[in-house]
Amino acid sequence: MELWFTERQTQDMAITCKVIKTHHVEKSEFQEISLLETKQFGRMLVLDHAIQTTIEDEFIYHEMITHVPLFTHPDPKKVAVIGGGDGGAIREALKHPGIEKAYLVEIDGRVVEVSREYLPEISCALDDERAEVLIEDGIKFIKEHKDEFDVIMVDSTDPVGPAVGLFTGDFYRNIFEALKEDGLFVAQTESPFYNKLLISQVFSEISSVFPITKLYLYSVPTYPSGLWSFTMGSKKYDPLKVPRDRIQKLDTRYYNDQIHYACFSLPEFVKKIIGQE
Ligand code: AG3
Repeated sequence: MELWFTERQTQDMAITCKVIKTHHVEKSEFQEISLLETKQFGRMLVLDHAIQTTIEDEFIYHEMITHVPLFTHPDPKKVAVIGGGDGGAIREALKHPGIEKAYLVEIDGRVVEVSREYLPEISCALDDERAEVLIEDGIKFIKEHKDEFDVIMVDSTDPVGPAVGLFTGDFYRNIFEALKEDGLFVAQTESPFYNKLLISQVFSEISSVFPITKLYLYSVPTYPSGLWSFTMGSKKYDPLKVPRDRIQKLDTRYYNDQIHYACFSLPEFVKKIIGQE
């Protein structure tokens, strides 16, 4: 018998993958967590029926959420990932030799445990001595820290359920306070194809708090529409003014010095969403 998993990406569009095995399904305090073995993408983490990451394509998102901001900052030492319980962003961040401390602040401890068990390739750096895993609400964590971080990366789920508060002006203002005077942050901001209103609202909220706001793009085959975005808010450093020789070669499969600048070149329809046509 064949088994297929379907994520309904919109009311009218779905992605379906052949499943070889269901490794794990549970309802945690916050959401439904599933870990599937898919034929095309390998092991896949699904939260509340939304695909979060897969063994085959996780490198794209995790490299882009980390290396773009971490090379934009000239000397990042102390960083925090909000969400991101699979550990992929921490693994990438720790490839930067200057990082002294990387916090993972995940609200759902079960996501971390399931990822440690079934996604060791992604969660492997959580035991690094520079990493510290905190199981707590990222909104609260950010509120309680002031003038502390060089870079913050918001690795959230879609803006529904536990993640809603991670897409608000209040949260961005608290992030501004939690960053040092030359700090910067990035947040995952969904698909410019399906989430135009969200992207435009988030971009204008972040622009009202940070002097430099930039959107960048990359493609993830398992996410809705395949075209996905991050939005960066920065107090001082412009990612397009990074000297090319700062971008050291790391062990990456998507990110490189050309992508660093190119990902900020936006198609006309995306410029229009953020009011820059
Ligand atoms: N978090 C963002 C995934 C959003 C995908 N949305 C969807 N499938 N509807 C990724 C977490 C990776 N660390």
